[in-house]
Amino acid sequence: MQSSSLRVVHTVCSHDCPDSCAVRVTVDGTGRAIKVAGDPNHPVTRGFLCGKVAKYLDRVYSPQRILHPLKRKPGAPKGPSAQNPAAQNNDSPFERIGWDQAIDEIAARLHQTAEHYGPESILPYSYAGTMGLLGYGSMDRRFFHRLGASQLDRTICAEAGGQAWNLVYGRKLGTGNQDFAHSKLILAWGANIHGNNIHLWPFVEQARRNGARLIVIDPYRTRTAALADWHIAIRPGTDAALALGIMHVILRDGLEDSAYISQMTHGFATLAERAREYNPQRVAAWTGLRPAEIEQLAREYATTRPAALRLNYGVQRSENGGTAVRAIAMLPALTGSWRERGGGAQLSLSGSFQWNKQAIERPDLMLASPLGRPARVVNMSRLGHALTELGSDPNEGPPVHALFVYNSNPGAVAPNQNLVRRGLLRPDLFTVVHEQFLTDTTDYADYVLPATTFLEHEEIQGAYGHTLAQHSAQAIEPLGEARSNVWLFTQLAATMGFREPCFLDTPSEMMRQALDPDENGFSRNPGMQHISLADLTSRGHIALQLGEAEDSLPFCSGTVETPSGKIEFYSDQLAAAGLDPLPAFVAPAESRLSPAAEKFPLEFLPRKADHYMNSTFANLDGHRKMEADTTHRVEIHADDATPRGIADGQRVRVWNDRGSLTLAAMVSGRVPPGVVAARMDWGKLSPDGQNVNALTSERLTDIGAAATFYSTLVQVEPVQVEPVQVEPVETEPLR
Ligand SMILES: Nc1nc2c(c(=O)[nH]1)N[C@H]1C(S)=C(S)[C@@H](COP(=O)(O)OP(=O)(O)OC[C@H]3O[C@@H](n4cnc5c(=O)[nH]c(N)nc54)[C@H](O)[C@@H]3O)O[C@H]1N2
Ligand SMILES: Nc1nc2c(c(=O)[nH]1)N[C@H]1C(S)=C(S)[C@@H](COP(=O)(O)OP(=O)(O)OC[C@H]3O[C@@H](n4cnc5c(=O)[nH]c(N)nc54)[C@H](O)[C@@H]3O)O[C@H]1N2
Ligand code: SF4
Ligand SMILES: [Mo]
Repeated sequence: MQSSSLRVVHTVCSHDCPDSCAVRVTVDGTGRAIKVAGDPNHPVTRGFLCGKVAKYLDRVYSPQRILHPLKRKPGAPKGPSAQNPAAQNNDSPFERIGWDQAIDEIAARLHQTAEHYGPESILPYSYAGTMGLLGYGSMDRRFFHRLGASQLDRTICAEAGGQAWNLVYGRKLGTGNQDFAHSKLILAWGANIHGNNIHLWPFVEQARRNGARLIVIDPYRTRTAALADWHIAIRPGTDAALALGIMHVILRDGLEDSAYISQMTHGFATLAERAREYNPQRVAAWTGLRPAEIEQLAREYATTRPAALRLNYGVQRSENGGTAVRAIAMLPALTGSWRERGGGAQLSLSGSFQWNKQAIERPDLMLASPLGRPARVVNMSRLGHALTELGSDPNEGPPVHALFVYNSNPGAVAPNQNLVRRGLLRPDLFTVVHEQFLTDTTDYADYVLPATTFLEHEEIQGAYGHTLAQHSAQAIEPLGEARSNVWLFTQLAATMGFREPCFLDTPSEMMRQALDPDENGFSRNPGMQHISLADLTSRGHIALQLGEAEDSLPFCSGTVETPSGKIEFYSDQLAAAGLDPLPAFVAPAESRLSPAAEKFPLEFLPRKADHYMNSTFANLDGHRKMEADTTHRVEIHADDATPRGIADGQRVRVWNDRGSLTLAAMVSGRVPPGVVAARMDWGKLSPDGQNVNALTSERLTDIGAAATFYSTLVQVEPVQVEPVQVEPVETEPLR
C-alpha cells in the first residue's frame, strides 16, 4: 500500500471512561483502518491509549462481530448460546434476515404491544455503550418518548455519587486534570486511577516528581494502590465514617479555613457538632483502621498544600455511598482547598458541558404520545424486578412486555443476575438487542440488530474526566450491515408513522442542535460560545472556556448553584425529604457490621477488570490474555482461606441467597481479611455460565436510587467432590 493513499481521521473513543481519548485512525486506500493511536495534540490524551483500545482493530474487525440482523428461529429456546454470529448451522438459534424485514416486524410488534397493554409496557434499556452524544441519547429518546414507552432511570453507574455531589456543590465541576500536576498531596479515594482513568496518571506522576505524595483509600490493592506512597485498605462501605473522622480531627485541631467557610459554605455549625461524634477511636472500630492512621491522614490532608482529591465512583456503589460521597466532597470546603491551584476535588467534570440536551432528546414528545403525559419511570438497577414483578400491582402500570436493549449488556452487568435472567427467559417477553457482539443479553433476544463502532459513524462528545468538546469523524464504512443507533431509531420512527419533523433530522442537524448556534454559527451554550460545528469538525477537539471560577478553580469564590447559593454542609433539600440533612455513618445492611454477616461473613467486591470496559472486550482473546491472572478466580486473604481449608488454586463455591459461583481460589494479598474479590467477565465464558452479578443485589443506594454492587455479602467454601451416585443397597440404616 502506498503511504500516499493513507488518511488519518480524528475520532473519539466512545467507551464509558472518564478520559474520552482523541483517537487518530489511519485508513488505507481500500478504506480499511490499519492503525489507531492517541492524538499527541490532545492535552489529556497526550499521544497514548489504554491497553484496551490500543488493540481496538481486533474488536472492529473481529470475526465475531454481528454483521447482519438476526431473528430467533421459530421454537428456538432463549438462553445461553454460541458467540459466533456467522454460524448459520443447525446449532444457531438465529437466522439471518434483511433490515427491511427486521424493522417491519419489530415496528409491528411494538405497535401491537402498545395497543394491547399500553405503551408503558415497552421498556427501553440503555446505558453508555457509546458516550457519543447522539448514540447515547438522541433519536432513541425521541422515539421512545413519542411512543409513550416507560422512561428508564439510568442509575447503574453514577447516580448516587452524582446527586450527592450536587447536593453539596450544585454542579459537577471539579479540579482539572492538568491541575493535579500542581498538587503536593493526591488522595485517590475509591478511584482506581491507573486501571480506570489512566490519562490522569501522567499528571499524578508529574506532581510526584515535584514531591507530592499519593495516598489511596481502597479496600483492594489496585494497581493505583500498589504504586502509592500509602495505601489505606478501608473496610468497604465505611467511608462516611472515615470522612467524618477526618473532619473531627481537622476541627478539633483548628485546621479548617474559617474565612473560606464563612464566605462560601452553609451549615458549618451543625456539621461541626455532628463531626464531634466521630472521634478516631469510634471511626477506627468501623473502618478497620488504627486511630493513629486516621489522625495522620487528617493532618496530612489538611496541612499539605495544595491537596487534591480524586474521588471516583467506587465509594458510591455501596448502600450508603451517596452519604459517603457527600461527606468526602465536603473536605476541601473545610480546608479551603478550592482556593489553591492543585487543590480541590474531582468526582466528574461532566457538569462543565452544557449541550442543549432538550433539543436532541425532546422530552416534550411524551405529551404527543398516546399517553399524553410523561411515562412512568423504571429504575434500570432493578431490571430483574421490572421483568418479573413490576405491574403485579395495577397502580404501577402494566407489566413489561417488550424490552429494547442498546448500548448495554444487562445480562452481564445488571445486579441480581438470576432474577434478571428469569425475566429475560419469559417466553412472552419480546426482546430486541442492538449490539456489536453476541453477548449475555443477545442470548435472550428475539431480534439481534448489528451496531456500528465509533470508527463507523460520526459523533460529537463531551467527557466526564476532562473539559474538551470533541468531534468524531466517520473513519470507515460500517462493516457488513451494521448501522448506528441514530439510523436504527430513525427507521423505526418512520415505520411506526411518527410524523413530527424532528424524526427526519440527520446526525449533522442534531449535532448542530446540541451546540445551539447563533446566526454566526457559534454555540449559545455556556462555555461553548467560541465553538462552531465547522471548527469542531475541522479541529477535532476544542477546550471549553469555563472561566476561572468553573475550570481550574471552581468554587474558589462567588455563588454556588445550590438552593442556598453556598456549598452545603447542611442540606435543606434532604431535610425536606425527611432524610438526615447532615452526613452520618450507617453500616450497610450487607456488611460485616450487619446481622446478615452471621450467615455470609465475607464482603464481596465484584470488580471491573483492568483490561475490559465493564463487560466490553471480555470476548476478545487478546484482552482475555491480559486479564488471565484473575479470570475465573476469587481473591481471598490467607486469614480467611486457611480456616476454611482453602489452598491457592483450589475450586471454591462463592455463594449467598441470590446465587452461587464456582471459581478457583487465589490466596492474595490484594484483599484484606474479611474481603473477597472477583472480576466481571461474560457469564457465558465462565464456568457456571454466570458472572459476579449472580451474587449482587437490587438494593438501592441511600441517595440516587442507584446500584449497590459493592455491598454484597457472601460465603466461600471449598467445593466438595460430588459423591458418586451408586445403586442403593439394602443395609441397616445408620443411626
Ligand atoms: N479498565 C477499566 N476502566 C474503566 C472501566 C472498566 O470496567 N475497566 N469502567 C469505566 C466506568 S463504567 C466507570 S463508572 C469508571 C469508574 O471508575 P472507578 O470509580 O475508579 O470505578 P470502580 O473500579 O468501580 O471503583 C474504584 C475503586 O473503588 C474501590 N471500592 C469499592 N468499594 C469501596 C468502598 O467502600 N470504599 C472505598 N474507598 N473504595 C471502594 C474498588 O475496589 C475500586 O478499586 O471507570 C471506567 N473505566
Ligand atoms: N459487578 C459489577 N457490575 C457492574 C459494575 C461493576 O463495577 N461491578 N459497573 C457498573 C457500571 S459503573 C456500569 S457503567 C455498567 C455498564 O454496563 P453497560 O452499559 O452494559 O456497559 P458494557 O458492559 O460496556 O456494555 C455496553 C455494550 O454496548 C455495546 N455498544 C457499544 N457501542 C454501541 C453502539 O454504538 N450501539 C449499540 N447499540 N451498542 C453499542 C457494546 O458492544 C457492549 O456490549 O455496569 C455496571 N455493572
Ligand atoms: S477506554 Fe478510556 S483510556 Fe482507553 S482509549 Fe478509551 S477513553 Fe482512552
Ligand atoms: Mo460506570
